[in-house]
Amino acid sequence: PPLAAIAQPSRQAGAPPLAGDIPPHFAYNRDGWDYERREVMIPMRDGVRLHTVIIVPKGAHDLPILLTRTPYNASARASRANSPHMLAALPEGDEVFVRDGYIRVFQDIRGKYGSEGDYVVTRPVRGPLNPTDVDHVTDAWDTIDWLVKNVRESNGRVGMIGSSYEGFTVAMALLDPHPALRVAAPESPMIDGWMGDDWFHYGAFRQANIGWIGSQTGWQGRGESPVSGAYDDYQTFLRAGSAGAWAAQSGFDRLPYWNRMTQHPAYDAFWQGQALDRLLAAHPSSVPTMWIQGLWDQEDMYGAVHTFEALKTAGHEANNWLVMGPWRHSQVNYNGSSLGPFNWNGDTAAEFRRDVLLPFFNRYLKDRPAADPPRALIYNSGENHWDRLPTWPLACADGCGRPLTPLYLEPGFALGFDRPSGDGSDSYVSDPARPVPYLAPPISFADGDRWRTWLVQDQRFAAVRPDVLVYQTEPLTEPLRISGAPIVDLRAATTGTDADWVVKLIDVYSDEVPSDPTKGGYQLALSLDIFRGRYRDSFEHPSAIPAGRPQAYRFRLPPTNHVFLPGHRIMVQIQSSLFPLYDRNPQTYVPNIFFARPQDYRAATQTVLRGGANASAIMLPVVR
Ligand code: PG9
Repeated sequence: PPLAAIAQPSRQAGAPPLAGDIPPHFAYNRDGWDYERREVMIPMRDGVRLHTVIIVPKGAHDLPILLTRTPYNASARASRANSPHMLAALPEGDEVFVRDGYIRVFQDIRGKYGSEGDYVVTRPVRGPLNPTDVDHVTDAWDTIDWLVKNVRESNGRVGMIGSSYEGFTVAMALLDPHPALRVAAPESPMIDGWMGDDWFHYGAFRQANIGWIGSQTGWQGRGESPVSGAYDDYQTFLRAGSAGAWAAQSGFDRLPYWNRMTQHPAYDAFWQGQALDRLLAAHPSSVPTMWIQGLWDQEDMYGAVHTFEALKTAGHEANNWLVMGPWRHSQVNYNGSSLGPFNWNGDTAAEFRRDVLLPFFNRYLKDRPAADPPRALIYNSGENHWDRLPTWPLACADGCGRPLTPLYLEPGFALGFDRPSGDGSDSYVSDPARPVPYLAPPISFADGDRWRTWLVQDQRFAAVRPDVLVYQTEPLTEPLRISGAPIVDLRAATTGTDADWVVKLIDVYSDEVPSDPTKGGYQLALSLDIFRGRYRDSFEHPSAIPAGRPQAYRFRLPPTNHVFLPGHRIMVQIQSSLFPLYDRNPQTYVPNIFFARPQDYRAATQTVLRGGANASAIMLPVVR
C-alpha cells in the first residue's frame, strides 16, 4: 500500500497537529544553581552598547563588584565550566574572590564579540590619536556608573583586575577613575608597545605576535590564525624575508592596524602618545593599585614595573605597589608551582592571590582590616622565596641610594668588576641568512608550552654558536645578590650600517647539581633584551650606523631579583639576532625594516670592544 495509506489510520479525529520539538525559548532549570548569570547591553555615552556578563551569587547583598574589560570574549571568560557552581564557572584566578563573596563582571570592549561599536587595537586616549569622544577611560567610567546603579546586590564599590590586554584596560580606567572604582590590579598590562611590551623591544619587531593581529582584527568574534602550511616558523619567516613580506602572503595589507603599525616603525608621536606609563605619571590617580607581572613574562615584561617606577618618580608611590612573581605571562592567574624545569617554593601564584591580592581588595572593597602589603613583593629566584622589599629597585643608576656596579667584559672571555686597562675586542660574523634562534629549532609559534617558557630555557644551545660571544666569571665563592634592572653599556662596531644587539645576563649552575642532575651547568637567563642599533642616539629619529666606527649602545634590561649562589658563574652572551621572535635586521640601513628587500640583508662583522676608553659592561644592581 502507498505510504499515505499506512499513515492514514493512525490519524485520529481531534488529535493536535504535529508541531516542532524545539520550543521558541528554552533554558534548563537553574533553580539549584548557586549563582545567577545576567547578560546585559550597557549603554555608553555615545549610544554604543557593550555586552556585559554579570555573575551574581544567589542571595547576595552588599557585595563588591570585580570588573574585567576584555577583547577575548566576555561570555567565554565567564564560562570555565558549564557548572551550577560559581566557583567552577569562573576562571581559576577568581576562586579566592568567589569564595569570599564577590559579584563578577566581564565586559566585551567596544567592537569585539557581543559589543557594538568600532574596535581599535589598544584604542588610544581621546586626543590627537583618537579624535572621537570615547576611549577606555570613558567606557570604564560609564560601565562602572551603570553597574553601581543597576546591580542591586552591589555595595556600590568596584575593583578592576585583568592581565595583558585586560591589564591595559585597567590601567586606562585609572586615568580618570569613577569614584566607585576603589582598587585596581593591572596584571602584566600592555603599557608601551614599542619600548618593551608586545609589539617591539627597543625598535626590534616581535614577529611572534603577528598572528594575533590577524586573528584579533580580521574578525569581530573568534578569529583564525594565519596558516603557513609548515611547522617550522624559523624556516617560514626566513623564506619570506621581511615581516612585511611574510604578512603580505596572508593578506595582512587589508588589516588597518597592521598597516598603521608598519607606518610607525620608530618611536614617533604614534607610540609616544600611547605610552601609558608617561600618561599615568602625568595624570596619577589616588586609587590603590597593585602593579603585577612575571619575572619571565614573555609578552609584557615592560609595563607594570615601568609604570610603578614612573609613578614613584612622580611622587605617587604611596598608593602604588609592585609585585613580581617567578611567572610567565599571566601565570599569576594560574598554578605558580613551576616554570619550565624550575620548581618554586609551593604554588607561588595561588599563595599570592590568597594572602596578598584578596586581602588588598577586601580592604578597599569590604573595609576589612588588612596590613599594608610590602611596597614591593618580589620573588627571589636564586634562593627560592619571596622578598618583601620596602621599595624597588634596591639599586639603580640614579636616586636609589645604591648605584649600579659595572661588570666588565674582560680578555679571554672573562668578566670582572675591575675595569680592564688595556684595549681589546672580540668579533663574530652575524649573517642574516643564519640568524641565531631564540629557541632550539624547529620552532612553532603555535606551540604554546615552548612559547610560555622560552625565557627560562637552557641557553647552552646558543652558547655553542660561533656568532654568539660568551663571557663568564669563575665559579663564585660568595653569594652575589642583585635586585633591580641591569643596564647594558656596550661599545661595539659593525661593518654594516645597521645592527641589532642582544644581551643576556645568565646564571650558570654548578657543573653538578646532585638533587637535579640535568641542571648541572644549566644556563638560566635572568634578564635579556634586544636593541635595534639605528636607535642608539634617538628612538624617534633613527640613523645609519657609521660602518667600522665604535658606537655606544646603552639600554636597560628587564628586572631581576636573584642571588647567584656559590659555585655558580655569572655569564653574559652577546649576539645580533633572536629569530624568528624578532624580525631580522638587514644590517644595511633601510628606511623601514618592515619592507626590507632580499638584497638588503647582508652579513656583517660585529666587534665588541672591551677595556680602556671603550670598556663594555653590564651595570648590575648589586646589593651587598
Ligand atoms: N600580550 C597580549 C596582547 C596585549 C595587547 C596587545 C596585543 C597582545 C595579551 O595577552 O593580551
